[in-house]
Amino acid sequence: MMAKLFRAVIMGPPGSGKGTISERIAQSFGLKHLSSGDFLRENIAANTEAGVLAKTYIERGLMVPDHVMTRLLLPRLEEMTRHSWLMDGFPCTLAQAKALNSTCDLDLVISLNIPYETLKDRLSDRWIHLASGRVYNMGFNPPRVQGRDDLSGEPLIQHDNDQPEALVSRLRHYKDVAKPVIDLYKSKGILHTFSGTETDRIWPYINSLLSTKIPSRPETDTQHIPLP
Ligand code: G5P
Ligand code: MG
Repeated sequence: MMAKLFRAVIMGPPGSGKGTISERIAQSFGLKHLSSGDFLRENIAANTEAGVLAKTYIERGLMVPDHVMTRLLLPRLEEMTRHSWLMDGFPCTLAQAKALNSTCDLDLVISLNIPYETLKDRLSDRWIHLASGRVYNMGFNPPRVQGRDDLSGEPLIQHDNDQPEALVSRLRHYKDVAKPVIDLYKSKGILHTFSGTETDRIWPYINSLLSTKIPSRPETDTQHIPLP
């Protein structure tokens, strides 16, 4: 028998560690990791209509409009009705949260509360492998060979929107739009906030929280279940 499905969201400003922590959760608990940023980058790479539109915002360090995000992500989530998942980076506005609410019930929301100075330091040191979305940090999580992806050996790049000018406005804007979303999930009693400057110190708390919430060993949930 399939275990109960589990749906979680991880929220936090750019650079707060959503991607890093999501990878650990996916590995330890077998939730499928869905990332709004990775999904946008896939659409940009594939030159879809939404991708072309999204690119004009991301390049300027702006958030992609709600209607574009919901049009892209909700159908994707609807395909996942038989899977447990962890959504990283969506919703991050109240309109997105309401749209998500109309398609599914969330079990848990993780909110990362990381000081501004820490975010600035991390993002200016962040490198990614575009094709896979693998993320490195020259101090915290360096690649084995400088400037190269560990698996493919391909060159790493820095996002334009990790550059300092774009960063300040991203961080400020994020705070404003996320506040009502955080309040909403708090009022529903599903919000868990974690504060700190180091992912490695936050992780044990998230790990133990999830151990109490996720009902069974993940393997059965995460393997691809063929549709009838
Ligand atoms: P993304 O790609 O979702 P952001 O801006 O939300 O981008 P980002 O940059 O991916 O978030 P993160 O996932 O929260 O950050 O953090 P991360 O990548 O794990 O960690 C950041 C860096 O710090 C990494 O280098 C990591 O190795 C390092 N690090 C982690 N922990 C530690 C630590 O403890 N110590 C140290 N020293 N380093 C550490 O979205 C991209 C764009 O798409 C649009 C927006 O334009 C966004 O800017 N977008 C949306 N627009 C509207 N609505 C939405 N819902 C959208 N979602 C995406
Ligand atoms: Mg990320």
